[in-house]
Amino acid sequence: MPYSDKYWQKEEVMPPKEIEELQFKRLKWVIRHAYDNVPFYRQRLKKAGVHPDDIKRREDIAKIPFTTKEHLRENYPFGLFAVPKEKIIRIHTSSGTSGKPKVVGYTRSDLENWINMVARCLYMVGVRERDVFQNMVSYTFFTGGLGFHYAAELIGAMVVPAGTGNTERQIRYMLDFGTTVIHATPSYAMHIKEVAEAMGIKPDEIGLKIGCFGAEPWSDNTRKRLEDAFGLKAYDSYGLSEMNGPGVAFECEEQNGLHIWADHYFIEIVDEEGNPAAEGEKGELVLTPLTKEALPLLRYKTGDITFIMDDECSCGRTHPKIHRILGRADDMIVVRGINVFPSQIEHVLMQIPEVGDHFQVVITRRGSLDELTVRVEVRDEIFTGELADLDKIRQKVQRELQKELGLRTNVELVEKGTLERFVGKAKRVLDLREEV
Ligand code: DLL
Repeated sequence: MPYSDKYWQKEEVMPPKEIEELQFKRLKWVIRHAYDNVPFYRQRLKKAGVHPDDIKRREDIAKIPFTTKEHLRENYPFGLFAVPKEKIIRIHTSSGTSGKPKVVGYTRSDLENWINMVARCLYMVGVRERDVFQNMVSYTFFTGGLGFHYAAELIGAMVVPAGTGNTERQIRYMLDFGTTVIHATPSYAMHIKEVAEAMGIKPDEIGLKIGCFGAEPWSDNTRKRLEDAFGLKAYDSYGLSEMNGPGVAFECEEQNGLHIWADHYFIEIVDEEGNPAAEGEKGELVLTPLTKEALPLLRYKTGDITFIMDDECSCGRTHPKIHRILGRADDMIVVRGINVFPSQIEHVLMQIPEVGDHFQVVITRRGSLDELTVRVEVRDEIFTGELADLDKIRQKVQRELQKELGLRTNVELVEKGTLERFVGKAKRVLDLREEV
């Protein structure tokens, strides 16, 4: 049962002071829980000379060493679990780019908290009992499938457990079932748009109202393209398996920053040295889940770059907001000493009208210099023109990229349909440096 017409749970509008008090109480609990039940944490805290009793004020969290993805991998599969196996009722995994997957576990209470957090997010953007919710992400190890599925059911929407792929069928189902809300990665949503058009269906005639898009970086310009094409409102959805999955932070109707649920996560932004970033400055998001029984990760370095936005929100929710993710520390490409995030490239490309919806970034090495080539699909209409016109577009894209990145890139225009399409997270960067 929702708390009110506007909010799923009463915690969403707790006075900030009360949230802080609750956070601190829970923080002490989770540090004690990790110390008592996970040998890894007991040893690390001892080595750092910290005892759970030393945490007397919020600031004392800085005494706790960070946890990294490597720690999860080194303790594969269940080494960081804090409860006996019989208390775990589900696991998920996240593979990342290298090494062993990260395995995350949930107790019954963890699942309940998680699903309520995702339900908060869906309710926040207007999902209600009357809606038909088509869930177009993977239902297996990925947390996005089941995480959203149970939350939408909890609200009482009619859930279509579509999974990924078979895009034409997905579109037919949307029409037949009267789907009003979709959940997908933004890159899959772009692909759905394209397939609908190829089927002779105008995406904005499908009847969609709300799009929940996330699990990968995307830009405001991509949002605009999706909103214009489908005639829906598109919301950014952020989460990671290590923090349950989706439902960590989500945009509200304002579409200006993502509320991050501070009663369940302790939030820090740190600089490259691990020191607190100045107020409002960007840095790496570090999270400590405050209610997780199965896998209490202390000061977990997410690798995601963002900053805390300092506005009161017109939606009335009192939880802080983070800016949409600017990039991942691991995704940063360094070319001739300049740092580039693929999301910056996307931001530039998606505001150029001649550019289609798909691109790829190829990194090569010539001698000792790295080269960045951006392969861009152009709209069909453009190909009917003269070669000279194409070259003008190429130069325009190159200029716009140079303005944003401060770096000269090679730009290659390709025909629509040339580049790979993705049903889950897109892989936009092809690094060929090792091979040359
Ligand atoms: O992607 C969980 C999720 C499912 C989020 C469905 C949203 C929707 P992982 O597979 O563990 O979990 O990947 C987590 O994906 O650390 C970010 O780098 C990236 N990521 C997730 N959401 C966003 C977003 C899920 N909205 C990793 N913007 C995170 C940018 C995102 N990056």
